[in-house]
Amino acid sequence: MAVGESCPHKPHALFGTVRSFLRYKSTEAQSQLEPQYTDEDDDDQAIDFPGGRVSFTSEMTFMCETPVKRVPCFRVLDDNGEPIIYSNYEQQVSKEVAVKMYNYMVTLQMMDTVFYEAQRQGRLSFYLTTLGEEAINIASAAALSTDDLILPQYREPGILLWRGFTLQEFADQLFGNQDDYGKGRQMPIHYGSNKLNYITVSSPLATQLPQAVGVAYSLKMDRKDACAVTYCGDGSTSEGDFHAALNFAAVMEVPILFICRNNGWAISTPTEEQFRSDGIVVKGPAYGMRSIRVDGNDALAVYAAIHTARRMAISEQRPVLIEALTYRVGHHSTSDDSTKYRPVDEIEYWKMARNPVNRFRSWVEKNGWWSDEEELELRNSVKKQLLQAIQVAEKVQKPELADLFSDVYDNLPSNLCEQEKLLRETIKKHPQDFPSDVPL
Ligand SMILES: Cc1ncc(C[n+]2csc(CCOP(=O)(O)OP(=O)(O)O)c2C)c(N)n1
Ligand SMILES: [Mg+2]
Repeated sequence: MAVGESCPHKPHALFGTVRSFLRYKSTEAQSQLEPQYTDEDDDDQAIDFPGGRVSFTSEMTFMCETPVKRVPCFRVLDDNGEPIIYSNYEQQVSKEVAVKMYNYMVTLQMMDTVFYEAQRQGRLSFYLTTLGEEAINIASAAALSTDDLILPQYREPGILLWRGFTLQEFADQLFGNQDDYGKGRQMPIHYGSNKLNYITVSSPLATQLPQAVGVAYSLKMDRKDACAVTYCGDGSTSEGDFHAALNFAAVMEVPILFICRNNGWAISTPTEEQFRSDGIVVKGPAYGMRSIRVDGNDALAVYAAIHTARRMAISEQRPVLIEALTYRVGHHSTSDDSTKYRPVDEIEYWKMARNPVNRFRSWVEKNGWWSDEEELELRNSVKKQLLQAIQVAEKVQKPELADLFSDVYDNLPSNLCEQEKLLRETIKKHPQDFPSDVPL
């Protein structure tokens, strides 16, 4: 059965008399499996297996490993920012939202340029850009509610930006100073904000995915009008956690969006060495999950798909998988040189011809909502704010050494007391090997 908005949905019988300590019973499993058995099948040649009725066949057919046709990619705008056909999807975004989206896409792009330069100047230890993926970041954020809980990978700072994380807050985290919410204990780009419902970035790939299912289950138990939204890259789908999370979410029928940014690369590993399936979207139905493939460089398509998926996830209490096709235009991080493993032409093509920010700008301009003067003013103002944020963050004192050991245990256990003592002795013996700006 084709899936989409026209799909016949049964209202979910979620909130009955079930007490909160009981596991919610499945309401969808049977109906989901039923369509696989059709009237054309001979009743005598079928059997009720646990899990659904299955017909028999005398033909020995192996399911093909490759689809007859690849899953098409949903888009609204073409590469020049022209609507493919006149549709409601274009009208869904008002002038106010469109201009705000464009402002944040430019801000994100400039944030990357300025912070990347600061790392090259030796002022930051590490940085990682989102270049090429601005539309996925900003358009998905715009389509969500701030009540939705975000469990990010690391290339999605645009969601935080959209929700109001200031350039100063970004800079404070990058410099690991006293104003950083993580007290300098994480590497740069590991942002997080309680206030903005954005769970702190965690380095080990895909760990956020099963955690997000737990979050979604808790939202379901609390009957919240919100969903969990988790992001991952194409590379992360090779982790067992990705598959465990999809299965867990489908079986538990939880309100969650899995947004996979398929940007072609996992550091130097291309997707051909990552999986043999038609990308990621086809993995959703295998787990019994509604799924869509979308052009990740088309802000309007991302907005429309996420907006609809969110509604499905919450009103029907179900997971949805979104594969956004895009390209990582920057190096993986400041520890990488991607020209060593991919052609410069390929990078240039995506940077210029398929640039998501330029494409969205064309559409906004054609609507008469943006001008060259506004562009200049925006860029000047954001640059000033960024340079100011860096200057301030650099001067703020670093967190104290004792903070390395606090905030996990109420009373420091003996092994950590011992480690702290040893660290202090070592710093005293070899002060030249430790940063001099950390108060002891
Ligand atoms: C469990 C684990 N294995 C390996 C790494 C090292 N690593 C960091 S990022 C990365 C590539 C991830 O690629 P992808 O998920 O496609 O995200 P992208 O960087 O393309 O946005 C790898 C292998 C890690 N952080 N965690
Ligand atoms: Mg990738």
